[in-house]
Amino acid sequence: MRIVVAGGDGFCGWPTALYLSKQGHDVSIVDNLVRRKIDDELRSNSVTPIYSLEERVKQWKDITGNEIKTYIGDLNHYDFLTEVFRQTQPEAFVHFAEQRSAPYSMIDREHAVYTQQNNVIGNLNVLYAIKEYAPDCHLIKLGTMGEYGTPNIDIEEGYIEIEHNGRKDKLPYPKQPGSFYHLSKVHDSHNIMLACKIWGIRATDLNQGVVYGLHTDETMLDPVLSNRLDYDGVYGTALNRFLIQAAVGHDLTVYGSGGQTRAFLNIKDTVRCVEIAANHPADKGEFRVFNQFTEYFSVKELAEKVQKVGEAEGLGVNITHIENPRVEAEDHYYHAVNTKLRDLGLEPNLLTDDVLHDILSAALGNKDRVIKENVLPSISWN
Ligand code: NAD
Ligand code: USQ
Repeated sequence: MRIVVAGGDGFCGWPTALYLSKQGHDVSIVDNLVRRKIDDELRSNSVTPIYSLEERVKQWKDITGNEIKTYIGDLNHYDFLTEVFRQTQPEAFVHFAEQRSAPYSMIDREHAVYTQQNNVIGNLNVLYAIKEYAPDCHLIKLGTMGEYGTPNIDIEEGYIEIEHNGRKDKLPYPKQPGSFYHLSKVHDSHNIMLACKIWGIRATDLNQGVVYGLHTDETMLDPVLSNRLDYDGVYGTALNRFLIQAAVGHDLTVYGSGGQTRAFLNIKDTVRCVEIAANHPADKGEFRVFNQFTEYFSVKELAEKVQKVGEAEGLGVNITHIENPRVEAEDHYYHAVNTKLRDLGLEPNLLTDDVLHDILSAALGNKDRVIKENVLPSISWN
């Protein structure tokens, strides 16, 4: 299959591009490398050293003989995007290329506007490019479980059947996101749904939970293929952050009581879920939603798991409850359905002590790269 991976230089996109290339697909990466520039803006870095995209794809070709083409440019530049479509004629377009940090989107007006413009307009451009240049192409779009928020009822996969005044309908599940970033994903979902309806586009919205880990079989083949691993208060996410904090002897930063519960999955399952979606395309005009996660945990539970594994390694690991910089429920009901990807063959890599140990080892191996001033959160919602 001819597959474009937009955002293919990022944390989820790079291992996905390698995995799809290994399966024999003709993979092209589109990326404007903005995430590397944001590292400079935030004076931050990946714990693991990351090579340039050019070096990465060259090494992949040298090791496997597989070529991954690269197109450096912005989805917001429509002329660039249409040229990519003309040259690649994609059968599937995997769209990771968005600003993905909730705290970054809450820094100030400029960062909120940037996030929504980058994400919503970029995605709208992709929809138009599919309509005009590749109408049969399957859009595989990375959404987020955070689109749903934390309602006091079960979270379904995209749609919910509602009975109201004696009549029934299947409607989009209500969205209650908690940041301008998460809201950008809701806006994307609405735009995709309309495009499917009016133009007959086929699309799968992957409402992904928080991703942990860094290695896949492919990124481990060579240090040049290594994935990025974020730890800072802006791009670092809960579990990976705790493991890196344990590695450098920082207290684990549970925000507030730590009762916040979120859906999680291993990066190895991210790449597999995208493959499953690509192998089972949505029908023409179908807007399909899959909840892409394997387990859920409260933040406090995760910190306790990391503490246990860290102590077994001989590290002293303290958990501290710091004032929550976000506006979010810390004590809430959480039950979300995730059967669709399982039904199509996903076999989850669950969060075991061995998995935690492997990520911790990667963090310990690179702990000198951690800039300690970046570990505590510095962005407040209000
Ligand atoms: P990332 O920041 O590591 O990667 C995103 C990539 O997209 C970067 O390489 C960046 O340079 C590129 N990009 C951003 N805007 C672009 C544009 N306008 N044009 C071209 N390239 C652009 O993020 P990630 O963690 O890999 O996340 C990928 C996607 O998955 C995002 O859409 C995110 O919302 C979603 N997601 C991530 C997680 C997670 O835990 N990391 C969880 C759920 C959903
Ligand atoms: N949290 C802590 N301590 C920390 C970091 C986070 O308690 O040191 C808490 C947060 O308050 C929040 C939860 O952990 O309640 C998750 O925060 P996070 O930073 O791990 O994840 P989030 O901001 O939700 O965003 C991440 C990705 C985003 C993706 C989302 C999936 O950055 O791209 O969309 O996970 S989801 O959460 O399902 O919406």
